[in-house]
Parts: sequence; C-alpha cells; structure tokens
Amino acid sequence: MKRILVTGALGQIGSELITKLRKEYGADNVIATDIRTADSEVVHGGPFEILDVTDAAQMNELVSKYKVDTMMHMAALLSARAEENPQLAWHLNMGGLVNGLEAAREHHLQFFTPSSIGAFGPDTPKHGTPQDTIQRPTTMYGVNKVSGELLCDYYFTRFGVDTRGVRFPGLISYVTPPGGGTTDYAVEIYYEALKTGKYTSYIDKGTYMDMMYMPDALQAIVDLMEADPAKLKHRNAFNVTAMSIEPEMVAAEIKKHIPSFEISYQPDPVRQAIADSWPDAIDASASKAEWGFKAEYDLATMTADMLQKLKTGIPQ
Ligand code: VAH
Repeated sequence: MKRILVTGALGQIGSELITKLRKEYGADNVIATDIRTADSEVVHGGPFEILDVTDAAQMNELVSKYKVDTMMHMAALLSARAEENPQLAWHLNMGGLVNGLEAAREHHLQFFTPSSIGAFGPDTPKHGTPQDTIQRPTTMYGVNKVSGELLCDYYFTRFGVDTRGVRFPGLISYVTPPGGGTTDYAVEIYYEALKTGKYTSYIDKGTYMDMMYMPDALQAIVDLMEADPAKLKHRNAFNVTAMSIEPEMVAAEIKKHIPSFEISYQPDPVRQAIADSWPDAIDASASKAEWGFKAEYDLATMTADMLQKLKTGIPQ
C-alpha cells in the first residue's frame, strides 16, 4: 500500500482517515476525493479531487492520473438516510461499490471498504454475534452491506482482487459530526453535554449497540490492510468492536465529568427500529486471531478524551 485513493474523504470516517494516512504514507501519496469540496485540511493538506463515485469513467481517470495502488472506498449513505431514500441508497452504495471494485480489478488495486453491524438483522444472535452467522437485515443499508460483503468476496475469489473490509460498529469522533446514522446519538450526546448540559436521545435507554472510538477504527483499517494475506481466513466482513453500550451508560460516564448533565428520551421510531434490529454485542475474535485487532479505548477513556478534545472547540 503506497499510493491510496480515498472516496468519501469528507465524511465522518474519511476526514480522519485522510489525516492518519497522510501521516503514515506521506501527504502526496494520499488522494482525497469527495462529491463536494470544503474549506478543510482534507482539501488543503494534499491532493484532492471532486469525484462522484457513481461515475466510473471519472473514477478510473483519477486512478490512472495518480497511479494509485490502493483504493479505500468510504463514500456511502448511512442507515437512517438510506431508509429515507432507499432507491438513492442502492444507486449510491452499490453503484459506487461496483465502480470501485471494477477499478480495482482493472488497475490491480488493493481495495478496502467498510461493512457494518448493520449487515445483521433481527434473526442474528444478538449476544456474541459470531463472525459467520445468519444475515437477514431489514434495512436498505443492511441489504447494501450484505450485498457489498458478498460482492467483495466475489471479486477476491473470481478475479483475485485483494479486497479487505471490517464490519464497523457505531463510530464516535470529535472531528466531523456524523450525518444520517443510527448510532449518531453517541456522538451528539458529547457535543450537547458541553453546549447545553443536556441531551434528548432518539435511541431509548437499554438499547445496546456496539461502538468504537474513531482512533481505534482508523488503526483497524491500517492494520488489516497491512496484514499478511496468508493469515486471513476471512476477507471483507471482519467483526470489530470496542464496547457494547446504551445511552444510560454514556450519560453516567459523562456525569463523572459534568455532574449536572441530564439525559432524556424521545425515541425516533425509524432509528429505534433500526437499532432494535441490530446485535447488542458482536464477537471480534476472528479479527484478533487473523490480524491482531485490538481496541485501545473503552467507554471511560473515550469519554474523557472526547470531552477534553471538544472543549478545545466544537466543530460546527
Ligand atoms: C450508521 N454509523 O449508524 C453508521 C454505522 C453501525 C452504524 O453503520 O448507519
């Protein structure tokens, strides 16, 4: 992995992934792309191009122009937004993925794209969700993610493309506010704790979901992509997680820093239903065994770091 093109570079994962990759591989070796531009370090800190991932010709042109050897395909509509517009979600999430895989096949690229715990459904075992288990998601996002996992496996077995991916849990970060996800409450709550001292959660108390702090997610991507392929029994759907939490637990941890903080609940039927269809706690043993996955942050250390970093200036 020497020269990397990243799609969705201005998104929640992409914007921090670019910073990490430029540190690790050199700014000029990381080409950030997104469908829009922004006044951001992602745009100013190294090569940046406007790219609509549903435009195959434009994608291939950039792959050739920058002579990349790796693509990290991060552009996607997240779960809640995908439920608002399932047809657009299929077009963007699957159209973009097929174009990325075809570019990887034609240009012999290593290829990463994330799946999600959203790839599981109500029939999936909720506790200790195995690496290999039933996947009958009931959301368009979940259908996209299962289809994506199978498609990436196909490109590996049929065409020999070096595809790799993880099933991310909810990701928590202080750099770029997330948009359109079901797990966004676990990010918003920190912003509101500092801004107003209270938060009304759209996910009900007692709703457990897997979560991970962004630094651990970014390290997982690099570790998987640098892993010895001979040791990988799986390819495109490694379960990774750091913690299984619900809103009351997050509130209690915040209260250790802001004793006056108050949480209340107003469940959003759509996002509550999505959350209820997902596992409570997945098993990440395959990732640990096959490529040494390890999360550094737990709820306590993540909360301390989030609040400390956000105090220095809440991104608008
Ligand atoms: C979402 N943050 O909520 C994403 C993620 C597991 C959740 O896929 O849609």
